[in-house]
Amino acid sequence: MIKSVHRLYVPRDEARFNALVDLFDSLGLRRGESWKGKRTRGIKLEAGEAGVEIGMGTGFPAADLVVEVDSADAAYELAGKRGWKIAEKIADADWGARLFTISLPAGLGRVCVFSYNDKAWRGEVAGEGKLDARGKRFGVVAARFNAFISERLLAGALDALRRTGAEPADVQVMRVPGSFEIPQAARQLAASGRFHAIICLGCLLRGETAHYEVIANEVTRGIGQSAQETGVPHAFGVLTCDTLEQAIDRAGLKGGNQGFNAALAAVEMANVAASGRTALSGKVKSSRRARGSRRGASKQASRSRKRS
Ligand code: DLZ
Repeated sequence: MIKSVHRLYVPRDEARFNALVDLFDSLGLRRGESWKGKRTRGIKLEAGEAGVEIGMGTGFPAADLVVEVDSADAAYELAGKRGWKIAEKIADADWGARLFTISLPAGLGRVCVFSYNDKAWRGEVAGEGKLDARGKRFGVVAARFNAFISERLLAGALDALRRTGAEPADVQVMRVPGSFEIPQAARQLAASGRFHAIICLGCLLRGETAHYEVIANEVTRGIGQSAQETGVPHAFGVLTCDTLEQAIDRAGLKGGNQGFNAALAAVEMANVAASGRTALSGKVKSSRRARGSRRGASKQASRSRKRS
């Protein structure tokens, strides 16, 4: 399982090292792990979303690294203030973006910085949640039963929260005896009003659990009910497996890590809830405006009818 993808830069001296760190810092990458040894030192600067992109055809930016920001124009202004070497000035691209290119110090290549003009270009709809946990608080409920599995789910969930930008202080873990107790604890955390989303983690094994179906259904129903009644998103990271082997596969081996996936769902839903609130409050306002203007229009119509 790939854990991360990094573009490595090795500048020759301290000044260039610091210049590069400053550049990527300023663009908004988040400080990750750093180290200082006898022969080397390094720092990781991370993005919420990173990976490899494979393209075909023409019109791609000529750069070794592509960084998407909220506003390319704001980044361009910053580039001017910081004295970064601009290789290509900011311009519109025919794929719906604004972009410019920087030449890195010491011939370390070029970085393209862009933002999309129109979010709809990517099929984004109002209310879709971003995988950005910055500024959000998460409650995690983890069952101790089958700890061998559930601790792996917890490690996966915490890893996903860290990678998407959550601060350690904004993540609270509550342990409960078994999966049966998850809904009650989740409800308690959700009702406290302190969390943007709750992540529920546990492992039910059919082979070892009496009334497996009943318990699995109850846990699922209880978590769903807590989400609906509190309005706080709950992510479901409770494995329901026939065998231990299946659970192992879903807790970090072949099938990925369902704790990691549940945390990503929680981050996304925390943002859906936030943007949904904004979108809905906009709708109320605009429909009020619309009602107001319709009323205005009908008043005007009746005035003109009276005049005629
Ligand atoms: C009792 C029990 C059993 C048999 N199996 C599981 C399981 O596979 N996974 C799990 O999370 N919990 C199990 N439990 C514990 C119950 O969830 C619960 O904690 C106890 O029945 C106490 O209420």
